[in-house]
Amino acid sequence: MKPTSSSARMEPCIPLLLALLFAGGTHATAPKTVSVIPHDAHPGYSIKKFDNAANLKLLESDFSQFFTMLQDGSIMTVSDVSPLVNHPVDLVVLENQGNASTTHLLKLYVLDRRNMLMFKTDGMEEMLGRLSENLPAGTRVTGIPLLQAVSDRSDLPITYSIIAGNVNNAFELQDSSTGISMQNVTVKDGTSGVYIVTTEVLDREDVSRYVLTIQASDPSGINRAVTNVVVTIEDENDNSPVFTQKVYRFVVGDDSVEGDNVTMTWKRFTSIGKVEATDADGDKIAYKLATPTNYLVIVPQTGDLLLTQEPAEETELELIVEAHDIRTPSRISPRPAQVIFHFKPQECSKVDLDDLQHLEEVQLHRVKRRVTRAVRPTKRIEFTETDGETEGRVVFQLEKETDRETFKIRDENPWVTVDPNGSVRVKKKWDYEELGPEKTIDFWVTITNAEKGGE
Ligand SMILES: *[C@@H]1O[C@H](CO)[C@@H](O)[C@H](O)[C@H]1NC(C)=O
Ligand SMILES: *[C@@H]1O[C@H](CO)[C@@H](O)[C@H](O)[C@H]1NC(C)=O
Ligand SMILES: *[C@@H]1O[C@H](CO)[C@@H](O)[C@H](O)[C@H]1NC(C)=O
Ligand SMILES: CC(=O)N[C@H]1CO[C@H](CO)[C@@H](O)[C@@H]1O
Repeated sequence: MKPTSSSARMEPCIPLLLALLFAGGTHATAPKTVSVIPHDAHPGYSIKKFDNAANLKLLESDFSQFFTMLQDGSIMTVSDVSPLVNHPVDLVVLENQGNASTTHLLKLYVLDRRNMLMFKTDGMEEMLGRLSENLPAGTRVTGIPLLQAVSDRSDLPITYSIIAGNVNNAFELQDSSTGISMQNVTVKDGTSGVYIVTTEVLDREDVSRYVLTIQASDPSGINRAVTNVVVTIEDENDNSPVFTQKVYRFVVGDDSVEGDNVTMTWKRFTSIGKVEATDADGDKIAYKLATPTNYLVIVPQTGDLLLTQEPAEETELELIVEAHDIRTPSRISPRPAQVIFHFKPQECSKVDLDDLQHLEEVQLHRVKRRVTRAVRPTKRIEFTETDGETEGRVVFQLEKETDRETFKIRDENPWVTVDPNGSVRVKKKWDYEELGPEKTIDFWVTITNAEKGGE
């Protein structure tokens, strides 16, 4: 490595390489910190800043010509430090505490920059490694080259260790020459380095990203270099969708029935609510009705349940819904959800007016009643085309069960209107050809009980 070209790149590493050692003075021992400065550090290079600057003083020593303490408490170089290479430097800082004083011993190491360790990969922008989850322990992280710290002193044994970011000790280092993996790996041969390998099976849903700090150090621990590696854990489809509820209960038609979600009126393709499943992998989910029914369909993408065919009478169904994730291979919900669908017709009558004009004999009996009982009777009345000839004519009278009831047609209808007193009138002249294939006029009548005020 050429010293000139490496010097620019090394600048950011310098603070790491400056060893300061505080040994206890007359009182307690200060915590030990180790730093190193390169021999070519420029004068004015800041080494360490102390708090309590007002009470501090750097004592005179043989090294006073190289270092000084500023008023703000920082110690910096004042001249070329290259004469100090490989000579341990002890600086003493005196701290005045009023009735007592403490001295701090500050140890500096000045190293020849060419002998300072640095990672070969230091020029790389960012080291991004990746690894699929669920792989066996000992799998090497891909995308990261051999990590190797070098200096001009290739004879130095170098110890590599992961000094930060190793959550749950998920990773260790593998010696490239022996293939042996350990927490700390010492290589004696200047051509070897380390790879990053897993110590266990990793789960992306647990930790999805690691930022590892890897240190290379000489046996003294003074000459050190560090580098950061980002490891992204890639997803595998290891989670199935799980329903948010075991049982979903939907009621249609009458709010007097217990249920989470009540839809008052039956209307084709209305959503009565939805089932929902979540997938820890974050996959999209598709839903499926496992129990066939004519009354409901499920929207695969959303889990919405839509009404399709109206049950003829009060109905309670238990349906099974499954979810699977949209992924290859796909995973199915381990436990399907149960959907309880309860249809309870509202208090209203259905009236069918049959046009049976094509039957000659019926024309004679102009009105023939056939009443089918439901909650409130569904009326089915046969008429001839001539019955509907006169617009505004009352063709039928709905019976009240109490005096207070009033009637209202639920949906607008081209053929008939309903008076509040229950008179069913011709709205537009009935035309046999225009009636649908069933030749019926179907409409719902909502009965309001004035006493209750409800429908
Ligand atoms: C200095 O003396 C005062 C009172 O005499 C005492 O409270 C304080 O702890 C002393 N400080 C130190 C650093 O010993
Ligand atoms: C590995 O190295 C680190 C940093 O030097 C040290 O803190 C740790 O104790 C070492 N671990 C083992 C198992 O030697
Ligand atoms: C119902 O009311 C209408 C007016 O809205 C009236 O013409 C009709 O005679 C009434 N029918 C009965 C049976 O009261
Ligand atoms: C079963 C079901 O869909 N229940 C829903 C009923 O409506 C409430 C609020 O609108 C939801 O929170 C429930 O999940």
